[in-house]
Amino acid sequence: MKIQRKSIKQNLLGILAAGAIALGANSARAQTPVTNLEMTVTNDCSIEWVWGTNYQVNARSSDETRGYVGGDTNNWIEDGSNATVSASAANEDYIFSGWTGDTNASESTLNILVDKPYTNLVAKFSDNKTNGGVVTNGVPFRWFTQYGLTNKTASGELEDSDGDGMKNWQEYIAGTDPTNSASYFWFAEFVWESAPGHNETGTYYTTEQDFIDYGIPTNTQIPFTNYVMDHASSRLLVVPDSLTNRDYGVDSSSDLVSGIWNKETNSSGNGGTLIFDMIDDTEKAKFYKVNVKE
Ligand SMILES: [Ca+2]
Repeated sequence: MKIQRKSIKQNLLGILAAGAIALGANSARAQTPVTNLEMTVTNDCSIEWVWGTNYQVNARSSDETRGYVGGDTNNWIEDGSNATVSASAANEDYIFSGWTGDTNASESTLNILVDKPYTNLVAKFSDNKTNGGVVTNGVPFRWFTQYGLTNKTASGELEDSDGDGMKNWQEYIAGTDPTNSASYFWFAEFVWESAPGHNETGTYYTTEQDFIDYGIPTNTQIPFTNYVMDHASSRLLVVPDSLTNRDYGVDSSSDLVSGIWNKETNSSGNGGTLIFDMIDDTEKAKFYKVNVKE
C-alpha cells in the first residue's frame, strides 16, 4: 500500500509486531519496505505499520540552451535527508546567475535539508560578457560565437574584424554583422521641400543626391510607402534596419566647432525602417547625428 500526493508520498517502511510470536525475518521493523508479513499467532499481539515520508525534489533550467541542472533532481528524498542539486552553464557563452522559485540562493550547488517538497528550483543563466572578469563594452560571448569570432576578449571587442570602420562592440550595439563590411550602422537624411501647407501622400524614393553624404552606398533607394509629407520643409532622418531591442535617438547641433549637441528626440526600434520626422525644424544650418544604444 502506498499513499501519494503530488509531491509527498508515504512509503511503508516496515511492520512492528509485539506480543506475538512472530516468525520470519519480517517480524520486526524492517529497514526496507515490507509488503508481506507471515505470523504464527499464539497469544495476544499487536502490529504497527511504520510509514516514512518522502518529498519530491525537482530542479530545472530556466533556459536549457544556456545551462542545465544535475544531482538529486526529479527524485524522492526521505524527510530529513539532504539533497544536492547543481547548476552548470551549457558553455562559455553563459554563466549561472542564481536560483529562483523555492530559493534565491546564489551558489550553483545547493545542499538542501529536505523537510518539504522542493519542486520549483529554477536555475537562471545569463550572458557571459565579463571578458575574464573585466567588463569592458559588454559584448556577450554568444554574439562572438554567432559570427564565428573566437577572440572573446576586450581586444576582440575593439577589433574591426571586417574592416568597415566600425569596431566589433559598435557592431554589436548597432545589430550589424561584424564579418560583413557592407553591414554597418548608418542613417539617411531626406529633405522634402514644398510649398507651405502642401500635403502629399505617396511612395517616395530617395536617391543619393537627396542625401548629405553619410556613407550611403551609391544608388541606394529607400521607399517611404504612404508617408505623409505635410510640412513646407520636412526633414526625415531614416535608420533603415532598426532593431526592436535597441533605442535610437537624434542629437543636433548648429555649430560643429563648439561640439555642443542637443537631444532632439528618441524612439525604440521597430524592427524595420525607423523615421524621425524633424517637422518643426526651420533652421537652415543644422547638423544631426543619430545614435543607438542597447
Ligand atoms: Ca566592423
